[in-house]
Amino acid sequence: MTGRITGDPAGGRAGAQHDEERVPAGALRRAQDVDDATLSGLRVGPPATHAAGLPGVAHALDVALRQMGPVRTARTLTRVNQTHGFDCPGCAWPEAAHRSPAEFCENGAKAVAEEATTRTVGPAFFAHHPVAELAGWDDHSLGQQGRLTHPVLLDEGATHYRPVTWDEAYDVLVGELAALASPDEAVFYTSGRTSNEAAFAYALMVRGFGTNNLPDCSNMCHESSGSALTETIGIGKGSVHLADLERADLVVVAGQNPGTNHPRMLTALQRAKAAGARIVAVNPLREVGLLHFDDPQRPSGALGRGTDLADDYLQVRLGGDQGLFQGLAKHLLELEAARPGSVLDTAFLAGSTEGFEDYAAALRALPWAQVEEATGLTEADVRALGDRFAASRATIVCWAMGLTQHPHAVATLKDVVSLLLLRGDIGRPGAGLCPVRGHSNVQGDRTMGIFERMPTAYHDAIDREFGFTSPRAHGLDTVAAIEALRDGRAHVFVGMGGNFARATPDTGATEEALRRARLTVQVSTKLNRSHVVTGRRALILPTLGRTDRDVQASGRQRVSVEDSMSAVHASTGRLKPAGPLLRSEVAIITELAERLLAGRPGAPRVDWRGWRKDYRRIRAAISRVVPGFEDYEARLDEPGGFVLPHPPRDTRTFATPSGRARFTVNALTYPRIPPGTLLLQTIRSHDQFNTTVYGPDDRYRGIRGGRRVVFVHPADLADLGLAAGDLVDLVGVHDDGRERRAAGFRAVAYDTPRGNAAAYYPETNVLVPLSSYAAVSRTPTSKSVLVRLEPATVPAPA
Ligand SMILES: Nc1nc2c(c(=O)[nH]1)N[C@H]1C(S)=C(S)[C@@H](COP(=O)(O)OP(=O)(O)OC[C@H]3O[C@@H](n4cnc5c(=O)[nH]c(N)nc54)[C@H](O)[C@@H]3O)O[C@H]1N2
Ligand SMILES: Nc1nc2c(c(=O)[nH]1)N[C@H]1C(S)=C(S)[C@@H](COP(=O)(O)OP(=O)(O)OC[C@H]3O[C@@H](n4cnc5c(=O)[nH]c(N)nc54)[C@H](O)[C@@H]3O)O[C@H]1N2
Ligand SMILES: [Mo]
Repeated sequence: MTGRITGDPAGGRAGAQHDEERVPAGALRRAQDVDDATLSGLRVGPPATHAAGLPGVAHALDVALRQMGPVRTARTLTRVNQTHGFDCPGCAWPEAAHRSPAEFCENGAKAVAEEATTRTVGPAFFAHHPVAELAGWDDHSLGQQGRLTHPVLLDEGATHYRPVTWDEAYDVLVGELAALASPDEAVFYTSGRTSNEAAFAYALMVRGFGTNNLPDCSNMCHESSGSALTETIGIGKGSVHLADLERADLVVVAGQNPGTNHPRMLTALQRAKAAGARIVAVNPLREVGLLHFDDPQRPSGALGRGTDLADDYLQVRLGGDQGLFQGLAKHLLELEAARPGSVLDTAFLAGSTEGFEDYAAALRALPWAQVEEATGLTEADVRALGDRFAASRATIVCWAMGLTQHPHAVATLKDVVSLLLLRGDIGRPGAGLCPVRGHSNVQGDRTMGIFERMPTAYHDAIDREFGFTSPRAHGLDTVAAIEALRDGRAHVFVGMGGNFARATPDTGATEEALRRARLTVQVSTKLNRSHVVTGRRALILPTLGRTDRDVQASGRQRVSVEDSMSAVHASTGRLKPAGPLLRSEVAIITELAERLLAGRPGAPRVDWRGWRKDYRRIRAAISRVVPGFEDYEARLDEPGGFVLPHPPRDTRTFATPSGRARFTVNALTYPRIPPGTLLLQTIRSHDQFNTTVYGPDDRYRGIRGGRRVVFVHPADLADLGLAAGDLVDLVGVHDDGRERRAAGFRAVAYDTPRGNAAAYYPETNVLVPLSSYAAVSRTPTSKSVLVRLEPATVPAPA
């Protein structure tokens, strides 16, 4: 795929600026420079030593100005995460109760700028570029074209998308859905930016149609967390409030790179540290954000002084965390045996948990040598951290994709729960479980019903409220949806946001599967690969984003979202939309529901039109269906919104079958890496949001001007007969007879454990086998991909 930047020849670039402001003349050339850098090649330097600070601020403003111009930039960035503003579409980290005037970070600013860009993609663009040509563009080039402005249809056999009316678009979609032999032949995907209101309406429409085929990005993200927490503590969400971080004695950040992916979390960690907490990082890579942080929101940070964050940095082997958590628990049990009553919270164990004896017995039998082998750490390292646990009055463990995307992720996370249970570190101030969510409303979407297997109580509640019988058979998750499309068991794919073609594993297999569909439909803000890898027919439906003004018949609307710590708050966009034809997600869904379900026997009784006119009516329905949303509308008016109930956190009650928190016995599992191979993790650079690539740099890791790099330990490079800078192909090692090759990567010598490697997602998704997913959660194993490095089959770029 080649990278290129083009404009809409009929005006998107030059004439049809849609807001009061125009893109400054220099802006487009700057974007072009970014792309030129990709082609002109890669520069590898040493990793940065500090995160954020002035370079972060400058970088954020630069990106914002380029995409939005000065007026829109000012108008937008001052409203991010403010009480009457919009929720940052960047990540799900919560906002502080006392907000600073600039409650955003470098990467939040980039996310906002990408959405609020003044560039547009309209009919002329699609007339000019055949889909086959666009399929050769890279992610950055597709995304940089700007906001989608018109509904467009790719007819069967056509080479180009053509503009259609909304009526025509709905007719195509309703026609295909109605023609299916069963509702289960349709797949309705959701990405985690969708608001509560849209998610609730969408899930209801899909169940009203008759299926639970509601896969979502969470299947690829924190599903392992949800699975592990639901089984052990009875609720699939984290158990801490933001304020708990400042009350903690020990905060462990495992498998997470907050400097890039949750930059506002660094401020919270810095505060925690100032309040006396120890911070421990567990990560195969020495991520700069965890090492040293200059807060750009504080004068000392902007001036370049800052905080050394991590007190300890444990450079664990990929997939070795379960060994670490078991080793820590083993150490605590040994301390307790030596000084009974001094280490474990025996009252809590006896009164609120079950399974402790079996768990303790299994750990006593665990050889330290196995802990060392799994983690790559020494027994002494593990015991030293164990001593910190023993000394801590309140401990929090935070994690993200480094723990969730492994074959044994669920077992690993259940061992995190057990470790915290030992000292009663759940449900009291300063302690708890902190899965740090990705998309800004991914947690809320689940609460609203976006899940292929919602609990019975939810089904009962919607059946009661809307007078119908929702389907109870479990639906397809992300992996199963790809298999169903591949095997001809599903024929229509609808994406409520996201980039299914690119975010999913096994790109080759997934693209084949999507191409077999009769119809693919994407409700999107911006162009991406899922628009150019299509079924026989394809629709693109342009929608409003978080920053956009949403006006319906009853006036201006707000929506609401739930952050990573179960706080729900309102989000109100203010910017003029990219064109008159854009519709809100709620409007698109409710109108589709009206047309699809009208007269259908057994359909839910819903005033879809009324919902569209006034989103307060949707919230009123939610407040009657979803526990914790009582008085929804009024509580959204409270500054900062409201926090949903979480029984373990609030009252130490556990909705497990026994009513107790559960210790579990999990066999220690860790990857074996055959000689000549490397275990690859696929990660985010500092210059991307998931499949949206902002640019070719990864400043913190010392990479500029290119993304096709693979980070390898220098000794492994030498063993493989390679040198830093060599051009290699990454070839999957998986015994299903299918070749998976990501061609043309520069080897970069990097500080990572032996046998481990790293490269960027989504370029490497081609290497993740569809059949390789975590036990129980079925999350693709994006951090555990066995590869060989081969001499490159592509010529070196000039
Ligand atoms: N700017 C920006 N912000 C984002 C996103 C984005 O793309 N860009 N994406 C959003 C989304 S959807 C999500 S889910 C989050 C993702 O946030 P992260 O989980 O921080 O994202 P990754 O880049 O996947 O980084 C995984 C981290 O885990 C480490 N790791 C990998 N394997 C292991 C392991 O086996 N053990 C341990 N201990 N560590 C390991 C990696 O070295 C890396 O530091 O960020 C959200 N926020
Ligand atoms: N190899 C590998 N694969 C991974 C991961 C990994 O670490 N490694 N991470 C996984 C994770 S954690 C996640 S969450 C998934 C992400 O999977 P997705 O959520 O499917 O992907 P995104 O790249 O976030 O989706 C971006 C697209 O969403 C659309 N969009 C943006 N804002 C809006 C909006 O407000 N409304 C609508 N309707 N559309 C909008 C735009 O068109 C944009 O192109 O990827 C997963 N895939
Ligand atoms: Mo995610």
